[in-house]
Amino acid sequence: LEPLYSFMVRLRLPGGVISPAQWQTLDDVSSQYANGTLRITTRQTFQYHGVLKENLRAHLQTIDSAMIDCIAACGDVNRNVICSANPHRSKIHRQVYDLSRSISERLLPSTRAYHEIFLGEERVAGGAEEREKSLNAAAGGESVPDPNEPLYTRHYLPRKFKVALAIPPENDVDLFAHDVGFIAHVERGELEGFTVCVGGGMGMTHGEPSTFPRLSDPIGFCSPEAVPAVAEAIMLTQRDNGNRRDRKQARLKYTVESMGLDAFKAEVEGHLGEPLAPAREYHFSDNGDRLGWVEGDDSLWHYGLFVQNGRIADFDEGPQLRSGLREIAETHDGDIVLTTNQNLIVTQVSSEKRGDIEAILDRHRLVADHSRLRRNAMACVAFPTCGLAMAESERYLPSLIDKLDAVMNEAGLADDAIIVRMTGCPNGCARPYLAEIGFVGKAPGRYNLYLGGGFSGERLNKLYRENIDEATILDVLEPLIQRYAQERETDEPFGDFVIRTGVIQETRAGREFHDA
Ligand code: SRM
Ligand code: SF4
Repeated sequence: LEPLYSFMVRLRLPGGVISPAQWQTLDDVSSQYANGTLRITTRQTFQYHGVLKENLRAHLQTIDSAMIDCIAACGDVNRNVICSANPHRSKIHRQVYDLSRSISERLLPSTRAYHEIFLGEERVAGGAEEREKSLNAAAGGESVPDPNEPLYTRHYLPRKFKVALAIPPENDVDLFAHDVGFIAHVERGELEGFTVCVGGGMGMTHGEPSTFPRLSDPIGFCSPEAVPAVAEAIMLTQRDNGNRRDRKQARLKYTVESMGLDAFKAEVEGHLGEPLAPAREYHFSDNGDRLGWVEGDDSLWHYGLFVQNGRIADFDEGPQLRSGLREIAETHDGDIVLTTNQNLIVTQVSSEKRGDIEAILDRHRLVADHSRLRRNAMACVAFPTCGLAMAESERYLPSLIDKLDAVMNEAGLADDAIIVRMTGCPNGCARPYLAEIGFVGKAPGRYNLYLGGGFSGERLNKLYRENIDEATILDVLEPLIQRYAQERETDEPFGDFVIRTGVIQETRAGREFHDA
């Protein structure tokens, strides 16, 4: 008898766009083959949990029938490409979304393994012996060319590879947290091109200062047409120079640190066959989502819906998110777009139809009067499904926010936003090192507390207290939040305040993240 294996399934969904028909299929799948919930991830896609091995094929085949796949959603490959949410909001948003799809397509592995294993495509025979030989040859080493896998070669990338595109002033994607970032430049309503950034990443290991989160650096500017080729050139540079001997040093951020930015850039330009233009100035205002109604440039409306920690379910006492969104998908003719802050947007609603959507939202209690603190907070999945979790996150943050809300109310800050993020371990899946207040799990009920991240996702935070429990968290934060209420300058975000007043030192570069 085989153990009862259960899997997590993650979709590839560049830009997070889902049609109403696709939504219905994805929703069906969650009850047929998973645990009855859908989980919006911090990379703008869905995860399913609790997929039993015997259901895995049927699950993926049903998803395939909706023209969605899971290829390269995990592994040492280019992951789900994320971009500023909602292609229907403006012409520029559409162009940037199209580019995210182009990058995703261009950087797909060529292997048909997914189709063969899960979708029943006939297997092309051969290569096993040769593959074994080259596996041994490359046990500690370089990438080995493979005619069937020209981009990735025989052994794929040293580590996962992530690309994001942002449209300033909104930095909803946390542009600098990814291996590659493209910052859109718009002149007189036209997309001129992108500032290209390399070397971001969040993951680190407790107690190992050679591992650290890092923000990406600009290396140049390219035209919109060049974006997929630039992404590929950066990926090839990482493929050939990334550390394949030590997985903890294998991400592109460490390649940039060890090669130096100039040498890395030179190699990218070598692949491109021409130099990049100089990087341009940009300005970001914040890294949150636009919740509520937003009008697009074609006069259609888009409703940004807060989904606590991205979990779509029918909650006993709370919102009936699955049922409500199902009803929207059955009646609505626009798309539903996932965001990188774990929320979603019901898009392309005419003025006349706004009332219909609002009625569904109300009937299923999907809109509550949440504080700005809660609406800006994010938690990773952690327990019970994540095998790497050291502490609770998704299941715990809501109750901690209740308590922090009380502290904010007491301080007269009920209408203010402070970016709070939590993860159950230092891998950083909810990008906690960019939060103004970051919690990173150390052990059950215990967290490291980080302070001083930037409000627009442009500054890392720093360790303030180690291994503390909830009582200590509240003891530490209550006086700080009260002081912030009394002493802050006009419009000064909490992260800036704690640095200006000397509570915590500014982190200027990833490699200085652990410096006291
Ligand atoms: Fe993550 C591993 C969940 C975004 C850094 N991440 C995992 C795994 C698969 C655990 C594992 O390897 O066994 C988690 C599955 C938990 C579960 O039960 O579902 C997991 N990561 C998630 C998600 C679902 C968090 C969420 O609450 O939304 C996000 C899925 C993204 C997606 O759709 O592709 C998620 N992970 C991130 C991000 C944020 C981002 O990409 O913008 C990061 C930090 C950015 C970065 O990559 O540097 C992130 N996840 C990691 C790492 C550390 C990587 C590193 O460089 O050190 C791991 C562990 C690993 O790769 O070894 C990891
Ligand atoms: Fe799991 Fe850690 Fe990622 Fe949270 S941050 S989902 S605990 S790997």
